[in-house]
Amino acid sequence: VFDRNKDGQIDREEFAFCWNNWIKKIVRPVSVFLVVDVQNDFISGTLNISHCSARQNGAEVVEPINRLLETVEFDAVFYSLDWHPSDHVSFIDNLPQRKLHESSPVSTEEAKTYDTVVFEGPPPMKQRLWPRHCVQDSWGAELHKDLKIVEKSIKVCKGTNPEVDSYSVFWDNKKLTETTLVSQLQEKNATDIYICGLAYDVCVGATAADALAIGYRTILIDDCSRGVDLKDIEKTKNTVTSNNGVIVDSSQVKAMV
Ligand code: VGL
Ligand code: ZN
Repeated sequence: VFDRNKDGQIDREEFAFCWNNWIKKIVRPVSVFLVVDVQNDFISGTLNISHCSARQNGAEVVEPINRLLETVEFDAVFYSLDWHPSDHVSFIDNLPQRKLHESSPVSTEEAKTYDTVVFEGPPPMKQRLWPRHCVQDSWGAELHKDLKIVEKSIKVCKGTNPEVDSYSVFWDNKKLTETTLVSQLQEKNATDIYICGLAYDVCVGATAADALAIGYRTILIDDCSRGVDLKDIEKTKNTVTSNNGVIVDSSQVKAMV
């Protein structure tokens, strides 16, 4: 149908014309905006990502996210919340109450924040240790006060099982339990998911990977995300693009939805 250039690629302008005028009407995409973990603890609290190696400022995502919420007509908006009980397995101060597996690279005595340990099974479970963060109903678990909460939006809690961490907004890290997001996306017949937030290389990355694995058209919004480690952010981007996801700037989103 489309004319192709000498590299065999279709003309962007022609495609945009066709997309906006008739393809979109036929395929009827359902676009969902998923704002991941824009919570106080990651911005200025106990897991302040600006103290991590990438030295990024989490507060910087609020403005571009608000702009998207104000200017783009998504079919649904979700906000996820890291929502841990006090005895959560990822908190370094809970380590003395738990048993490490013999294969753990560091012992209970040696373990420092951000180290990865292996907990006793079955099966043995790798776990990165974080400072106590996003404890249910605490200030640190609240969404940033300047983040716009749109009408009819839906909140999704994750990480509520004390025994297993949950980076993806779809499933916990052991894939034992799915969150409410899974059924709600099915109900809405969602096709496209726009993902951004904190932390780029942890929860945003894990969520995008799961969205791609399910088969959603997955769009990661780069300038609306901040992370922990630059190398891991690069890895996250590579995983997304090599699995047919796209990474865009927020300025490109309005024209895509
Ligand atoms: C997250 C570390 C621990 C995140 C959650 O939301 O990216 N990071 N728990
Ligand atoms: Zn957490």
